Amino acid sequence: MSNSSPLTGPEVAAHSTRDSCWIIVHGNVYDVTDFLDEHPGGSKIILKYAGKDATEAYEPIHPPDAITTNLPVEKHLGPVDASTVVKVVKEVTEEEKRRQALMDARPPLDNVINLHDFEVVARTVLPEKAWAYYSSASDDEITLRENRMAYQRVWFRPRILRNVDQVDWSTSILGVKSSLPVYISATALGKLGHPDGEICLTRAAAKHGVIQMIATLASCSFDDIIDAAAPGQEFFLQLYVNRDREITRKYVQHAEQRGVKGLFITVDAPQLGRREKDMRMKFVGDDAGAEVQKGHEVKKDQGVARAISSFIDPTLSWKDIPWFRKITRMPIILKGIATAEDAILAYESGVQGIVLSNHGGRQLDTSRSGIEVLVEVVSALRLRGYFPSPNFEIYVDGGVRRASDVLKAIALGAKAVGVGRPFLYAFCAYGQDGVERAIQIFREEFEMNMRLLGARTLDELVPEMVDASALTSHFVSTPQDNLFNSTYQPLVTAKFRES
Ligand code: PPY
Repeated sequence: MSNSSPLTGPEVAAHSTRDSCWIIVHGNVYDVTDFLDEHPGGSKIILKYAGKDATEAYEPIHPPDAITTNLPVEKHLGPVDASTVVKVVKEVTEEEKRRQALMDARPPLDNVINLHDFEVVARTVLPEKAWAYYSSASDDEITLRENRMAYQRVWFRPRILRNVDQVDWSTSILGVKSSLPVYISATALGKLGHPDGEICLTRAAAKHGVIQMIATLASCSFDDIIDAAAPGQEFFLQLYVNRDREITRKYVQHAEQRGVKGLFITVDAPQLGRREKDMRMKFVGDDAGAEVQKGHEVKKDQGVARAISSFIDPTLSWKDIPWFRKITRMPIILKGIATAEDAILAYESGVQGIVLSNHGGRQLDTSRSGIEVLVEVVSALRLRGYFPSPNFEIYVDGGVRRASDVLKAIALGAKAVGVGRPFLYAFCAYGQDGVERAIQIFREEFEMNMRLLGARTLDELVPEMVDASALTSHFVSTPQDNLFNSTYQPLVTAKFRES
């Protein structure tokens, strides 16, 4: 409840214990005593700021409205007189100084010439915990690596003499125009790696006509992202379905009302994979993230992701699809299909598309790559007369680092391809400029590869332009050419400046 006159710093400071805990965020006082054990990041971190101004610690890792939406209004105690509040001085740690020096020594952006370069820079400059969370995959990370290798088992069959002066790689995804056959796939907790979080993606996407898929667990709130959009900019939404369907219903309907053009329901994560790199970084609470959909206990020794995943509903089933159809008119896409059997069920359930995905190798380890599943899915759907269809699109994600990967997927029947980590690493390393550079790299690669392939438009990319016969052979043994290998000079990644 708002008081008529502002509270003072000493009044707030008197509530600095577990039994009565007030904090200041953005000039307002909140009574968080009853919320301590509900806080997704644990109570310890809140208690560190009990009776004090927590804004600096709160800001980088919470959406601005997280506190107001999660706390009942009677716990909003009103404004504080800033002149009476003792400033909490956040000390700069040795680790932060080291990271700043590395940021200063980053390769200039024009030295970044492929998407791998962003990963090298991000790995070097990111806080350890962020790198562990972003880069980790489940168990032995075999699927993570397979995602990349699978593309290397698909070979091109280029056509020649086709006058490729003009090439055009623009397309539409769910009827939404896109300058690339690539959308920015959902990745969570962007502020672990960059203070502006996912807004860096939004701004770059706006400038270059690329569609951003907003993650349920983005660090920036859904509304902040939409508010940052340019006029006419289009979005998709990735959805984790909450055990409390009312929360999900409101979230989905709000997204539709704000103009989101497609609902991508994640179906491959009834439980989160064990991502061991992430798990080894004990989640102690001072690096929480996203606006977690509240109300569930947090396991604090399981890495960042597991700590905030308990709201996700493992009972989700095919029977729920009609409910989603009832609550929204947005196209519904199932993200995380891994077999022809489920692709057929998806088509027959009346959804508008599927993403063949293994969640960036972060869920079931040794599940197959999206590109491999694509071949199986397209042939099964074709057999039943379900493919091609104007009302059902197929997307692929996982392991894409080159426009040539994208072109292979399109030749094999995908409408577009999702790219997650490379854009995430691009903004962690260089902010919005990094994402713009990544898009530019894609453009240059599309132009070159389409010319060399003899395809002037994406429609001209036909299955005959690729040889995917080795795709299902997970181990193709070829003799090593030792003499060649010993003289071959490996490509190198972008260099840091001498410090
Ligand atoms: C992932 O990490 O793979 C995600 O999809 C995001 C996420 C983050 C935290 C809990 C559950 C899912």
